[in-house]
Amino acid sequence: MKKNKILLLVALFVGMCLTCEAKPKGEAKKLLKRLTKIQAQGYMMGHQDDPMYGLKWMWDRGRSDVKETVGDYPAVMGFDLGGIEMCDAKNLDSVPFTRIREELIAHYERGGIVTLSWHPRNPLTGGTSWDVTSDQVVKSVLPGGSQHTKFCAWMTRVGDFLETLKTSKGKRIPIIFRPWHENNGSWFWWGEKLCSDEEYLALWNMLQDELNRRGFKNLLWSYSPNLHGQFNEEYYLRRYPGNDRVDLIGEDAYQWGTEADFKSQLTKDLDFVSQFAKKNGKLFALTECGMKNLPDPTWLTRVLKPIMDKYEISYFLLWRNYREEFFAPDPTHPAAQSLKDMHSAKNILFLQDIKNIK
Ligand code: BMA
Repeated sequence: MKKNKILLLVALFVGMCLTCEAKPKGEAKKLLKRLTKIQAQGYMMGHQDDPMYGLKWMWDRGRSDVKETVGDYPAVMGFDLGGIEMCDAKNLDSVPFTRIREELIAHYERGGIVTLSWHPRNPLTGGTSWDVTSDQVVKSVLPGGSQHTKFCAWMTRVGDFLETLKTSKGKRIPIIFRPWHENNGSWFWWGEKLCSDEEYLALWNMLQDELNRRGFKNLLWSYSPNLHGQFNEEYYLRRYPGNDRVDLIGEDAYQWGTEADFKSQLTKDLDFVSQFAKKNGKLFALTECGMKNLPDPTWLTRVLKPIMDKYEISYFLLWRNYREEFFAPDPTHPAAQSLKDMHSAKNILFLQDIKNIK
């Protein structure tokens, strides 16, 4: 009897720990609450590398194509860690990590939301994230694999950089962290055809467990497959890391093909994702999106906005404005008016709309 009681207590304790593990804590918990409050007001506009470069400028401090177009910063800014694993001074898009730190902190301190993605090199071949010449890469970084030790050092470097993302008062900044994205495509070494479901999940867990072990309580984990058009629960769950490991459901969605295909695929996906998110108590966002170079200047308001308006979406993040490949207009681009119209829309939130929602 006594022994049974002890066993029961142990089981209860373990159960409690597991349940605690499932919920974000500290800064991440506060950010999740904040995102939920913001979502009740509408959805946020976001932009990758917004303060780093634009259609006609590079590296000038204080500039932003979005701000110069609509008079306000995006609510969400995204940055990428690709290259931190190699101890590079600049990321894969030539942005110095010191500058990423500076802008990320500045955006948080002005009341904005920040998100980080990671396009690491290929640890087995030495190529880029897009080197898919081997389907053994994920396997090689898992425990027992030939690149495991190297990959542990890579994870340490990610953690070391994350540790430096603090306010002037030394408080860790809450961040939406979005690793191993677009995993249903096969263009990254962690993609669908490049590893098994079990290997993908082991990769996700290994990074998450390592950062949890280091005590990061400021990360909300975003799981972001790519535009698909045919999601169903059975398929989606295969690589879904689990409710205890995912805080935000994301989707990356670009219009590369026809408008009709994009609209139909995105609508089908958001029908699925919005239901899935609701059922599992999660927020969801378009964690990357856009139409390259906006050849149709009305695309943002005519194609993207009406779809997003139908769902309780948290934010959308337009990808970076690099000279030959940009996703947001600047004031001189014909699509400037559509971004202004988004800014005027009551349900689309920019920095000024969210900075006081705490
Ligand atoms: C891709 C492109 C690349 C870039 C990468 C990471 O979508 O924009 O040029 O290197 O994202 O930012």
